[in-house]
Amino acid sequence: MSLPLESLRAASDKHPKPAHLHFQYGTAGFRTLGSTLDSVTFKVGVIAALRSKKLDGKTIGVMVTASHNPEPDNGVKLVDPRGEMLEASWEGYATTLANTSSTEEFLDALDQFVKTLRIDLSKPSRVVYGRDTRPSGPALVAALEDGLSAIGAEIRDAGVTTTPILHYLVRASNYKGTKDSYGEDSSEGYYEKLSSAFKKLVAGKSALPPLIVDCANGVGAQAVAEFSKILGDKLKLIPVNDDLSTPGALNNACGADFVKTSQKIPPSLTSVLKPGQRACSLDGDADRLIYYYLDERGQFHLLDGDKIAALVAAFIVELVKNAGLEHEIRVGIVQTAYANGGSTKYLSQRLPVKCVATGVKHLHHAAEHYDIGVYFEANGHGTVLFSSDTLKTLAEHQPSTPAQSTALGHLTNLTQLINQTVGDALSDLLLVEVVLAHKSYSGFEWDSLYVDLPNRLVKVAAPRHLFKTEDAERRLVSPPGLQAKIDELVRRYEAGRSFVRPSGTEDVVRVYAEAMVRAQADELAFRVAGLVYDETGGDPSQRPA
Ligand code: G16
Repeated sequence: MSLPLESLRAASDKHPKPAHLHFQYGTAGFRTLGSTLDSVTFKVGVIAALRSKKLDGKTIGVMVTASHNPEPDNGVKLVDPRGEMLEASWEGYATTLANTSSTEEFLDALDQFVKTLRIDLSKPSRVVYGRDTRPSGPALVAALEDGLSAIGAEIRDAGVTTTPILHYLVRASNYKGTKDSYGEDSSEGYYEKLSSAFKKLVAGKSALPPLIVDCANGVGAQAVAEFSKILGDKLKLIPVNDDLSTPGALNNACGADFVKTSQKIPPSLTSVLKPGQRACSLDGDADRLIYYYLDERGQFHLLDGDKIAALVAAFIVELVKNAGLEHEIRVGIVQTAYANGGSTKYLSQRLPVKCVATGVKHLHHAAEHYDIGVYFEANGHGTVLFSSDTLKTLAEHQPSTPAQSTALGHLTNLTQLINQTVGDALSDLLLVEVVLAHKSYSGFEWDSLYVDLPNRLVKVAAPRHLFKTEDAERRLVSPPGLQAKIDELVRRYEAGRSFVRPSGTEDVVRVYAEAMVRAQADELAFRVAGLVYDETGGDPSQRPA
């Protein structure tokens, strides 16, 4: 069987690549201005179908989202059959195909691609897709559908949904009716699975005070509303920034990225958030979660991905021990260079900790090497993975005391509560609430697990293709000589640490710095940002505020 060239040609002609633009499958797929992504999204439809054929008709996911980016941006990424990010080797193929400049070039590259990978075109192809709330979403989904129908894929439209639900649907549909079943194959199945695990885990615990949830004016508002309906008094959620109709509102002065980067509450919460009250922020597609609270003096305290990892890992380690499984199950942590030095010190005194490059795909794979792998990026993106051996151990273990039996039950329910396909803000929120309820912690006690080093994250408008890193992105190899200058600067600050890396989702270079005191962390970040400017000839008038 060969490629349906006529239908592909006709469809491709409708989606010409904009001249002079180069597209790159980055940290989380293709991501740039939504208005430029028509041809890319069309081609992703074709690639998704071919990926499905290559994997013997397994369902592949496609999510149209730009997550934390500003509203005019959009993006598209592929999801593999277990609900994980696309296998790395295909990222390069996707980039090559996305940059073919004419229909004939695309068809030739496609033909070559099918031959090189020995894709059996007679296999079926199944693709499920969804999008977030961005205005550019519907047109991009139409382009995606053109690609899917040109190649004859069997399609399922999940509509406007969160990224983690799309990942869930991919896994649930591929493992339906098997011993690895992941839950009912629908968004209702997702809500039901997580809610029922949550209810079991908090049974007998006093209900926590209501939680304010900043939905970033994005699709997470939908999920918060659904969970509120199902959970009722078990967990009272107060949604804010749940406006899905005002143009420009998405991620604007709200959401997880705003809170983490600016280290303050969204202005819209000023009159809502009372001292001591817990609040959290999702991002635009609800795969990141950041908690925070104000103390009695009104001072802001951030409970970011590092703090979530510490809270959750300690709880799991305790349950494993209480279940009598500490010799069978090894818990480990995965972080990135952005992890606060305070968290790395605290965690590595207790557990194995590994540092990998930014991007859930890197953390996820590293976490798979542990029996229970807890991975969180400082920006609030993360989850917990239970290996198949661990699931078997949990299923077969015979507890010898009632306390062991209770701990075992909690661990088993956690495997249902946690969305193991990818970071999931709502699943993580429920997980955090379970731990807080079990430990009777307020934000204050949670925050006291360890002290964060003051830190600053800065975006620099510099040509990011010039920046190459090594050592899990902690050191620059290019531009040559810049790392030595950064090292020289860092030495002058007590507990100083700084690194520079190109973003894979925005057209910027990111600079991170931490030091013993706030003013020094800020100063170090801005001085390193200055070095980046001087090195690349950036326009100083565009220095970040
Ligand atoms: C995506 C990735 C995350 C990553 C973030 C920022 O998040 O899934 O793993 O931390 O981008 O990446 P970068 O610093 O390379 O721009 P999201 O929530 O935007 O999909």
